[in-house]
Amino acid sequence: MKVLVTGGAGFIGSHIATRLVAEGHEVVAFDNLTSGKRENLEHLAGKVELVVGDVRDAAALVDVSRGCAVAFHQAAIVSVPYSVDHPQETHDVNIQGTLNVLHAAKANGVKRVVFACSAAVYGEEPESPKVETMRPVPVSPYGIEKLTGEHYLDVWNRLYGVETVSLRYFNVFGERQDPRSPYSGVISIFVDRALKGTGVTMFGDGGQTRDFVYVGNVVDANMLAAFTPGIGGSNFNVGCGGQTTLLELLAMIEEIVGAKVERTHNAPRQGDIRESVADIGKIRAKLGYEPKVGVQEGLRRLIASLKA
Ligand code: UD2
Repeated sequence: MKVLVTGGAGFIGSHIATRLVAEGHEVVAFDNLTSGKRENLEHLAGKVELVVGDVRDAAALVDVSRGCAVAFHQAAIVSVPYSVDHPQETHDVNIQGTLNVLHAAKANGVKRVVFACSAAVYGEEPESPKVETMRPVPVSPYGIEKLTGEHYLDVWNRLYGVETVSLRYFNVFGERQDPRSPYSGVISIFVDRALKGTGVTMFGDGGQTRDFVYVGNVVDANMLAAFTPGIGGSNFNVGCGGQTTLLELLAMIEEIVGAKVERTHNAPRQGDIRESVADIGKIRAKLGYEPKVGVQEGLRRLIASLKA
């Protein structure tokens, strides 16, 4: 079938596109190439159509989604600290952009929209692990934007018959995640520095935990969310259901790379949460999801691909 991946030239979007092509789908990637890159789709040359465009452009989304049965909405500005510094820009991309995707889906009869939501919606909720039934208390513009997107999806599902599924990603890592921005994910930064033999900076004491989830598992979750019947209007955590401290993470990286990595500690980052771990009971039960690749194996794959 024909499917749309917004953010299709980005880190997670390009992995979704790769799987969709492998499964025989006709894939259109829509990306403004701000953080996405053409080379992320190089291995799919001739198999994916890349349309350069911005999710803030509602008309372009209507054009590009024509004839698509499913839309994977991955395009976003994904950084919490960036949203703190630029809340209007992230509002436009993350909220208006999502509304535009839903509008296009309704206009073109796209049957299902799968949305890249985030653990950031839980925000200040102190209890751990995070369960979908908890009341979300976002503490950053980014968290508000992802939660608003999820509410819009729910309403589109109720009112307009567009089946919607929201996936609350925890800390996704893997090949093609860009380490070069100060807003990059911690694993991409630490692995990059470890391979270059330069040191890393830990914000805080390194005892904070995250539920790091390898991108292949996130692709599995997206396929299940797109193709499991009867789940319109639902949301699911996507993680591994385990937590790793930054100190443990660095130790794993050192072991795989086979070298000690120097570290300095800075003050904790503003807005950082201490503990983050997903309860993945719902996605296991309803979609049959299993995180097949654990953190250590994911790190091995990432480091091997960077060395190659
Ligand atoms: C992740 C997601 C974000 C959102 C959020 C949900 C990424 C890049 N961001 O934010 O989109 O879904 O989860 O809760 O995946 N750190 C260091 N040194 C560094 C970089 C980071 O110590 O050089 C720390 C950072 O202060 C934080 C932890 O590592 O305590 C994880 O940071 P992150 O930026 O990878 O991800 P997070 O959890 O802020």
